[in-house]
Amino acid sequence: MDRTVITVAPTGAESSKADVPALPVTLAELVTTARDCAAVGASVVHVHIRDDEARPTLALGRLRETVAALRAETDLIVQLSTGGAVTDGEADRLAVLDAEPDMASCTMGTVNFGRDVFCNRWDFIVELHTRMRDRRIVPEYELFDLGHVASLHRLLDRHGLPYGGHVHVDLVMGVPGGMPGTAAAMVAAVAELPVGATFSATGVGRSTLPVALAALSTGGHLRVGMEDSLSYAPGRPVRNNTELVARAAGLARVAQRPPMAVAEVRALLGIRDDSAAALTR
Ligand code: KMH
Ligand code: ZN
Repeated sequence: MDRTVITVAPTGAESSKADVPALPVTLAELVTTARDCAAVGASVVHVHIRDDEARPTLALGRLRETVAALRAETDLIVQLSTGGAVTDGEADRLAVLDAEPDMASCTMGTVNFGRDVFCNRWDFIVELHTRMRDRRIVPEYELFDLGHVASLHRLLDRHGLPYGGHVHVDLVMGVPGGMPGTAAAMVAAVAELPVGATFSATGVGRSTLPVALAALSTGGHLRVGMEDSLSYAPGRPVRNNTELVARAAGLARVAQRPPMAVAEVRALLGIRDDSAAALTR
């Protein structure tokens, strides 16, 4: 693996605009952010959207409009979150797929999430996985804990490979309640991944840099963004998503694994051709 896939997760569902004014919450802010992040090395955008009051929403019309705008204004691979906020119900989370993104997240189990619980029942996971394959959407399996790796094996053994035939996961590390954001935890998780799977890693909060460095040294890819980190350094808040992507791209270059071009990422992950073709329409 001589290049690095950089995913930006610019918004998330947990931070409020009032607390974090730099958070992109409108469609215009999201598109500008995506364009700026693409310019410094991002190839995938992991998207949570907000309503007119900047609250997390899974409104389908707004999701469709977001996918269309990101496709029109950037060449990024558009990955919608099916995780949403911890308060979102299963029906709304499944309906995210009706917005026809290139990719969508698929979390591989329930996890404590700070004082909340991020609930992902087995039957719900199977439904997400199956619907994504039917709709030719490439999943990114989100693993918050080591047990989620075992669930991924069970899913693939019982229900087959995802659309595109390639398995890509994101290790979400350092969530209070999930696996810690340490090199030791990463090595343990990576050792158990399915043969041929690729992985990116995200270190929440203070684990951002240790996780990024460990991912680069174990052949992994990077996810960064204000969904996961609001602090650039001790006492220095993140100014915008672009600086997080630029720093990740810099680390990748130092590791002699510079950012991978979007076309190459599309081929690696098995993204359907017609979504790329839609860019040129
Ligand atoms: N907001 C978290 C509860 C995902 O995007 O799929 C879930 C999350 C995972 O962010
Ligand atoms: Zn997310």
